[in-house]
Amino acid sequence: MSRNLRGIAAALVLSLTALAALAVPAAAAPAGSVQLTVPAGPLDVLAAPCGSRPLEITLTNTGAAGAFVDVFITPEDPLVTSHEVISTYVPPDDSLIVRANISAPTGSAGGTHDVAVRLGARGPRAESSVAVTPKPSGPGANLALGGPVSASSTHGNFSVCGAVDGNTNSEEWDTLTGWNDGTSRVWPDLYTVEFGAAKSIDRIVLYTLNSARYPAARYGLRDFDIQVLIAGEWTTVSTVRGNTRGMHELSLNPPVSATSARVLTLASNSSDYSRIVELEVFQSAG
Ligand SMILES: [Ca+2]
Repeated sequence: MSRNLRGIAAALVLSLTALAALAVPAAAAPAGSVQLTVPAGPLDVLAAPCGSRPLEITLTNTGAAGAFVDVFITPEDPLVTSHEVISTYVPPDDSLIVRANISAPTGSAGGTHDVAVRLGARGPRAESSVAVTPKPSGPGANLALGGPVSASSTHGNFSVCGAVDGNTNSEEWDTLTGWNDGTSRVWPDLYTVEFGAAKSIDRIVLYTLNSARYPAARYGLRDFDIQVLIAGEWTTVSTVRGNTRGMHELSLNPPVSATSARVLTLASNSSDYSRIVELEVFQSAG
């Protein structure tokens, strides 16, 4: 064999090897064996920065070969999805769940809207409904619900949204319905909620961790200030020291006009972290 022919033969072997490698996923991917299902809904979304909810899409592969699929998620206006396409591998004879967070911008009206989910360009299609609740406003509204909210730091899997999600139940702390700061034994920590405009407020309620397993006297906030932002200046409206209780309620009489409220934490009974289960700030009735 001439040198040229040997070279061509070697190139051919390489090409065949490359083709074989390329052929593996193609041969193993009859995407038609994958079905998708979504909950009928409705998924309850609050039109606020913390109001999104995950749409769970179940992909079931009934075939004997694994499949690579693209899942297209198309929500109706005004809904927004965290992912327009999710690409994943579904193992043979198996199912898995992929998630897209569905949200509605602050200011969205209440109503029910659909989210279309499609497998591939022409594959199976399913729809889920989403019920949008407007962010509370007006007399008696909890202005903190759904944020926007921020914190000096946040620990691990916790989210700043946990303490404005409407759940005040400390027994559900392990579901991350609360905020835990991320700087052990370093103080102070800050947890801040904004109202978007000056609002007249007359009541603030702070729930620190207080459950049978995690009593406030051992795990709750011990020393903290509650402050409100009045005309651009932070003003302390409550000073708490040596707290051992799960709830601190504060009435403002007369009401104050503020654009934001925050909790400045100085110590907890466990001496390590700040833990807030829920912060509520109520617009005055008058
Ligand atoms: Ca909560």
